Amino acid sequence: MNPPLNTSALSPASPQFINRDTDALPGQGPGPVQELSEGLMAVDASVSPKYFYNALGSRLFEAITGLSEYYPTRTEAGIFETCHAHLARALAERGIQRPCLIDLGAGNCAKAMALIPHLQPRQYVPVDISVDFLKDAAAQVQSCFPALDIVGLGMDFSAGLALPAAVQAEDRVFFYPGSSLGNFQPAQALQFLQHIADPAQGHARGLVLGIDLVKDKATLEAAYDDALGVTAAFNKNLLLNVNQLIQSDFDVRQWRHVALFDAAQSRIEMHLEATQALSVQWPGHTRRFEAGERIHTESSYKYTPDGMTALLKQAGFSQVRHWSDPKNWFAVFWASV
Ligand code: AVI
Repeated sequence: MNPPLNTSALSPASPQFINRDTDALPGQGPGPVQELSEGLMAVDASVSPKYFYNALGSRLFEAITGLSEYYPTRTEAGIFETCHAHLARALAERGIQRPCLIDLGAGNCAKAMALIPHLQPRQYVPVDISVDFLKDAAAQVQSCFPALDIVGLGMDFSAGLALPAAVQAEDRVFFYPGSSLGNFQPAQALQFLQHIADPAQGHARGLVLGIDLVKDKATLEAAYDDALGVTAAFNKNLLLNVNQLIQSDFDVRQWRHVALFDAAQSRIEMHLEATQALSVQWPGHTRRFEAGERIHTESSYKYTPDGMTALLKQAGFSQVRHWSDPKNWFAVFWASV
């Protein structure tokens, strides 16, 4: 008779998962209720773009990345295909052999999956605010790389980058693709980069960063207002997420998606515009919006290669290199500490 099959030897280990709910963590800023209420009650109402990413928002964003108008994802992937080997060599030159790859805003982890065979990390740490989405994605990475040590982290890293002890302190390489840094105001972006570059804080050896570059207004605006209306749905879904978080009564049918490039500030702005006069209520608050009044939901800053190199140096990185695509639409940076 055959011995019983050892199924545990065939199935990959499950990734470790740590959920760091930032709500009311001391020293990490206000929780969602306070933050959202303050933003919505302001004269120029705003909601942080991090509230796009509930489970549906993460799926809508994934759909955006496949749209013909949304060039950043495929352009960045093309750059990585040609610069993987250069990147691996740049790490090796700094004596980094088996890094701990910390994937900020990992989402579906697709970008890291393409990078892992080239960088051969000892540990992979996907970090995202969208916990359930990340759990599934981390499990998929594990099934592709069964021997890889994976520590998934559910946390809002925009509030701070204190990482738990389960994250290897040695040879940390932060991976921040997709131009998500562009969703910070430049001063905040600098602060965030300083935090990563400060050896006492992030224990980083370097940063792999994807950044969208300045280009013509028509290409930029089409990328943020696609013909199918997926970006509009992504923007409006933020109101559904807010409804759930603060028990507000936003009706998405009363709002319209707006995306505009502000060349002076070098940023795409996304707004939700009230199509009629209306009131929104949530416990302890009522906010009236006139027809045409807007909620600013996202800024997506576009940089020049020189501008980003200067920002990385100002943040404290010692060496900065970058690779781009033939149209110079997007750039991947390697910045070492
Ligand atoms: C995640 N982030 C870099 C995207 C961007 O392009 O700013 C979010 C996005 N907003 C609309 N479309 C995509």
